[in-house]
Amino acid sequence: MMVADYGDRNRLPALLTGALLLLSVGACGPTVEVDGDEDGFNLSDGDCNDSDPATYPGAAEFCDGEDRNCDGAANCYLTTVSAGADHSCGLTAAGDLVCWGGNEEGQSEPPTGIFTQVSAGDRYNLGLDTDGLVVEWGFHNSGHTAAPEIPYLQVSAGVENGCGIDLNNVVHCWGDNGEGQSDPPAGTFNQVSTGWFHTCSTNTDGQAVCWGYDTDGQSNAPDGTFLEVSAGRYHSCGIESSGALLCWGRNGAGESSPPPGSFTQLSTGLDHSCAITVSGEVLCWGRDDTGQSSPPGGSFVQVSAGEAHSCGLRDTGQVACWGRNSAGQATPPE
Ligand SMILES: [Ca+2]
Ligand SMILES: [Ca+2]
Ligand SMILES: [Ca+2]
Ligand SMILES: [Ca+2]
Repeated sequence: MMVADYGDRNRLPALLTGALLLLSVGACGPTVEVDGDEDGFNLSDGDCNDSDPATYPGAAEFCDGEDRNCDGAANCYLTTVSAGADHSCGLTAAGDLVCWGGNEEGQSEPPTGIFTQVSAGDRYNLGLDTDGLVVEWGFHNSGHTAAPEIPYLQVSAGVENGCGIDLNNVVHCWGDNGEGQSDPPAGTFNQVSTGWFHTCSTNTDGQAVCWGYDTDGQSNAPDGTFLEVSAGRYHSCGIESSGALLCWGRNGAGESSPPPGSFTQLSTGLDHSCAITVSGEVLCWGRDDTGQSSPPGGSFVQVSAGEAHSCGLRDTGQVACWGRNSAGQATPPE
């Protein structure tokens, strides 16, 4: 090594030069490295894109395929998810609508604005804006009537109809009424779920009430007190006040044979159903020919069963979908 050839007298200036060099590097470092996009983070602070001021450690993630918060993944965080026929929709924390999958009727091109709820129907969707008013997009048949322009607490999209609960807890329905699915009974209600051709609701006494198509008893709700009900195609399910699941109607694929346990939220699809256990696990039952009843593991806070796919919201805010993915309906954005 060269250093070994220096005598003691020569080594001192060399060490001093080295120390000065280090000092000068240390002194110049912070001024040499610039924050190119002026977002407060240099590359050495972890800014993974120093030419984009919306990208830095801790930045909000958008569902645009970009890694905004520099954690190495292009995450998309949602607060709710709803599975339709061949598409799915969700809401970001900021209230933006996001849809993915089939778009033959424009059902995956949501309007811009701030929304508080979204419900995916067959090939159309309902959203609630910040005034509680209904916004619809996607397919409308020729006879489709619009939602009454009043504020709603909650809305649900069916195949070609929708129902909502107004601020006085009265149910209103609109759109197709070929099977009476848009003829709600009088009374006051807490929650409504519009299925394929029938609708179910919990009244303010907690009783389950259904109306519309009743070929298989799907509109013949059992007695009991329910926290939530959900209308599928030929079946319906509810969470009883005990937390237990109860289903009624067709059971050809096991869609009305729920697992035992205690549950916090459920959703019925075409001929499968999914629910969240009190420990955050998703369980599904019924048809599983496309894997729609085979959810991934992990901790979930909400689940939605569509026609032949399902989507769940993890406790991290990330969405997972499983089942049919023919139009990308089971591939959530990143
Ligand atoms: Ca920067
Ligand atoms: Ca940046
Ligand atoms: Ca990220
Ligand atoms: Ca992202």
